Amino acid sequence: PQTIYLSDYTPPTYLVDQVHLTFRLHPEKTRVISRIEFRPNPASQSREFFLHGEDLRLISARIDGQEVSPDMVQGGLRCDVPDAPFVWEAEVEIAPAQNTALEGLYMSSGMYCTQCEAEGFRKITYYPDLPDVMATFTVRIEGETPVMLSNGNPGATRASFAEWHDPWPKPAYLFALVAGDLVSHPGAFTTQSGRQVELNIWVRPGDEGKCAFAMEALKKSMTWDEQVYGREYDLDVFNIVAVDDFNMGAMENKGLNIFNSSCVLASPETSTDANFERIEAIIAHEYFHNWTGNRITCRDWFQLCLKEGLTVYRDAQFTADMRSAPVKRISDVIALRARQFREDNGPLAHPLRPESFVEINNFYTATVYEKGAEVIGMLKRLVGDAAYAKALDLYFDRHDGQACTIEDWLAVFEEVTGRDLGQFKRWYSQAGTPRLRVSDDYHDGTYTLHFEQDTPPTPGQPDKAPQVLPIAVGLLGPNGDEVRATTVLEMTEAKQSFTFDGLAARPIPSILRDFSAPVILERDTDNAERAFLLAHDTDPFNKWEAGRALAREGLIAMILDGAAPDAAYLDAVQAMARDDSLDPAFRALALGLPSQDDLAQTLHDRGHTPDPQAIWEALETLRQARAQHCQDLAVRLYAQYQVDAPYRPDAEQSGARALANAALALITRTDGGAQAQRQYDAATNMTQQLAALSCLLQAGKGDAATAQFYDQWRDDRLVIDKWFMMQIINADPEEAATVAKRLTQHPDFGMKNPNRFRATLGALAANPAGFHHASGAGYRLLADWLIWLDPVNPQTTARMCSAFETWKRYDDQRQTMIAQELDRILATPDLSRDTTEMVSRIRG
Ligand code: DPP
Ligand code: ZN
Repeated sequence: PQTIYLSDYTPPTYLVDQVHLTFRLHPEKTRVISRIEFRPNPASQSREFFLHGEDLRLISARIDGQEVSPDMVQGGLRCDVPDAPFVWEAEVEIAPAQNTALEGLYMSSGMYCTQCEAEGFRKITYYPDLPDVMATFTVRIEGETPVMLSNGNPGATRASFAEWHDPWPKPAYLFALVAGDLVSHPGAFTTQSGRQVELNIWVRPGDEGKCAFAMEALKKSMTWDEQVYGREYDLDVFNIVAVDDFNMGAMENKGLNIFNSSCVLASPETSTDANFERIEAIIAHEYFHNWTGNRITCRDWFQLCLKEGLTVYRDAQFTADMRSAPVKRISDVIALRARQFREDNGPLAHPLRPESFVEINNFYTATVYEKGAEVIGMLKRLVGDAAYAKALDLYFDRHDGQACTIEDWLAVFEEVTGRDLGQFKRWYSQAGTPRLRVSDDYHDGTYTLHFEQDTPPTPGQPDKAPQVLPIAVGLLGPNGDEVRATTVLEMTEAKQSFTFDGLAARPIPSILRDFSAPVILERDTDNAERAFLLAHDTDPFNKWEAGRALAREGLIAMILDGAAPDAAYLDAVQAMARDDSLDPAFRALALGLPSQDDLAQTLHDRGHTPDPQAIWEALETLRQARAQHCQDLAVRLYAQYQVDAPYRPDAEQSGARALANAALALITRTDGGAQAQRQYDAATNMTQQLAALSCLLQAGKGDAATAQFYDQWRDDRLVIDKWFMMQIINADPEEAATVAKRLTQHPDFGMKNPNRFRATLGALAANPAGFHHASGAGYRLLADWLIWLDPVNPQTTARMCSAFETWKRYDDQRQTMIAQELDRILATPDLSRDTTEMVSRIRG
């Protein structure tokens, strides 16, 4: 396969002013008739005319009305064209019902839908399928289905056709079409300048009752973007459609967002509090793309983080405003470490702005999204809120309607602040997670923090230069009072020291407050200091972090030295959990333990070979000890945080349920599951039902509930996904691969639905001790299924290969087994470009 390089970027040779598309829908032979107005791009030297096209049957092509016979070449066609504006017309045939890759136009549960990002439009018709070719689109859909939607505003509509016009120039990746037997949950919104916008959430009949929450989230997002970023919606309608078969979470097509049904449909009976929160965030994310992504898009796919990092940052701000900012921050850092740090410390590490790719779908990564958002957060912290707001105004003002680069983005900050962001830009070009080592000293009232930064080598990048690190620091006095409020130290050198004067005693530092930079902080300290910070730190993130470090160090000692559970941790966590002045959601998070994967990475970083089974056993032992240590408290918390009021998925109720369910997990370890069974039997919402099921499964008492759950929910696909996942995630490591294999033989398992596939094989990878079981059964099962899925859906296959990305951490036997599986996948005939690239990078 061919590698594409950022350095090879050239402007498009021809630009497009207007596109007119007619679709004659048919499951096996849809006709797509295009009329495209091209003109030579003055910014391009070349006059070569190439249109992308894949899996298309060309029926006819014309230039300015004259029939032409283009050269059909790999990935598209070439044609001689005038060195002047001209009209291209083509008719092609495609087969949406055969499209299982879920890119381009395909069918899902009887409806037609599209996914064009990144390069799906070329499977619909011949086109310059590049993000910097922006055009206005008019679409006519001819078919029999009751509802036929495309981007923009509706035009004429009859029983047999619908017309749509999108006045905003856009790249083809934002094109969308949906047609089917759909019903709408309607809504309305008036923008700040008085535009009346019709809102719809379109779903299959029967799902109407699960749209109200997403509709409210949409309205809140629209209001928030006006208030916080001054961004207003710009069309008369905003449509959202729920689709069962979808590779991603959702897609921000202009005026017609398409959502994986799991990211939009919600009801208290079928969705957990976590599902509700995620839906609210994704609705916001896709809506916010209207400005950061659509009105201002990316010049090329290497700039993907320009829209994704910024939009993730914006949706995180939104969630922080709607819910609890500290809880959102802590949850995001947990996810960042679990996904992005893992990626950044393995064979798939890549810069925020990659320099090359084979398949761009493989770069919709935690790095581009989550690290991309962290970098925006650092920039904001460095320049301050006011300058950030000014820079964003300038960005929207200057670049509206353009396809931009990271350079354009940084330039507005440089102009507004007068700063040179040359060194800051390394965040976009250097892969890897910086290690930040800190030591300190104190003499005569002066306290000094000494920092050293160092970023380990990553594939293709042996040497790293120092990066700009905003380090938020506060100081506490020995009595626990804060003696220096948070201040941001700006580190730019490899080694740098900062002093604080006028201190009466040696302070206790609280470093990297609010996780002000995405680095791994290394500091030689002791459990006494960690317990002190857990008790006294005023920064909620660092308070949580201190508890997390206590737990982690105790677990590492258990794993490496066979130590007993750490009494300091047990006392400290109990004191924290019983402190009713703290937010219950925070306490629930603080009762969480480092994941198996976290511990494996920590052990690896410290020069040990992690043993997945030993990690799992240490966690079990600690959980058991903690349950005994906190037995009375757990019973008290469980009773105290029951929610009696009617179900609401808001921060307050979800926090109470999270803490009560954390208490239930403790209780289950001492009562054998009796309380969990009572909660399961009495549950009136999915949060309660699923938490109880999870406790029962972990206690080995889940058989009856598992059978009952299936009978209750067999007709609800999204709930049955949970049923698949729960049994595998909570399986004993000895059993996990067997359980997963058995479930792949269940009549409800199928490869065509990405959600179901992830709920089964993804769940196996999310049970590390099970997946890495010494028998190798987990590796074999996953590799088998990836090989089977690849011809059906390369994109989802390639994503799931990352289950193997940590393989070099493990012992020789495991490495040998994994290498065999990776080689077996690579040797598969006709392996997709997506999977070939991923497995080759992982194999190294
Ligand atoms: N659907 C993906 C997202 O919104 C890609 N744009 O992030
Ligand atoms: Zn996005």
